[in-house]
Amino acid sequence: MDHEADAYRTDLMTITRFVLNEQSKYPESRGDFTILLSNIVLGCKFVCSAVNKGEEQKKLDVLSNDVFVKALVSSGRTSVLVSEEDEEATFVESSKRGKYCVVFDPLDGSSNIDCGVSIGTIFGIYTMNHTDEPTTEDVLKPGNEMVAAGYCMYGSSCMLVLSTGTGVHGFTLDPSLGEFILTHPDIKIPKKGNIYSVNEGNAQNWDGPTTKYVENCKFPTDGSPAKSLRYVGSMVADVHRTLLYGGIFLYPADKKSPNGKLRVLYEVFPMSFLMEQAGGQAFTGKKRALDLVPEKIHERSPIFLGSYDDVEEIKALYAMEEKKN
Ligand code: AFP
Repeated sequence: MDHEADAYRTDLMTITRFVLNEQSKYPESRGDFTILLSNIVLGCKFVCSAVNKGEEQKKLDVLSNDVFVKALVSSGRTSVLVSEEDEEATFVESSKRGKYCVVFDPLDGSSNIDCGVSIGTIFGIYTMNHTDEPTTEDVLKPGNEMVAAGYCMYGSSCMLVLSTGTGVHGFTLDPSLGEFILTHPDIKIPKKGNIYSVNEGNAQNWDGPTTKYVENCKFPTDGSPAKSLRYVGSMVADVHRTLLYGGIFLYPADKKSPNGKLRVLYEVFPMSFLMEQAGGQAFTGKKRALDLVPEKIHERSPIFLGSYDDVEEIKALYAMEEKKN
């Protein structure tokens, strides 16, 4: 009998236990983050169950947002919330305020719901650094100031991937226990991958460096094998595969959408934070993605993220283009 494997299976590291362990490294920590996270986890469990019941898209979008907003407000640990579903930021009433601000997309990739493709929730967390009245300035901060980020993927299994700045860890929902259990500790993205992931239907409108990069993926000139193309069209699923298998995910700018499609605060930043924590990179075509300073809560940015070496290649192409101009 494999006693070591058995010991691992019986010593269940739930997400709450994991975060409590991490927080105990900070003597000043009073458990606020653990409480906040347990409310995010509650929202994820709710969405997971609703997705499994086969609720239709429109209903699920609204339901998921309501559940997350209510769970976050009632945690008593938040002051500002930005949701993809709400045009304006939510400012929590003073009696329920806390030191965190949460930016999130409650149900990303929701156009995939009705055909059963994996979808997800994405979130990023900032801390308030003052006790005055909260404003949108409290979330219009670069991604490198996030204290945590993660996503939950609702697919063949329900998996929550989280980073609090000390690596990336994956937890799988055990439906019989109703708990997320650590199944993928310290995820590292391969240094180089053999998959690229992009909506090639937009190719006629791409700029030079993106066009050249994708051409190199298909017709490499350095003797390396051509890369495979995989594109779900659901960011959580595409980024999750990229994180585990390596490669690159691109949502570039194009002539029709000069800022790309994906939103800085609750798509680009959390995924870039996770990629860097896993040893990969995230680039906008101009700079490190986490160094962007958003001016609007629903701002968009082009994004190239994934394996370190693959992102290096696209960075080199944009650097060459800049030299030409
Ligand atoms: P939906 O939420 O409308 O399905 O959009 C999903 C998404 O924001 C992101 O999850 C995908 O990576 C991206 O859009 C796909 O966009 P395209 O359909 O333009 O490729």
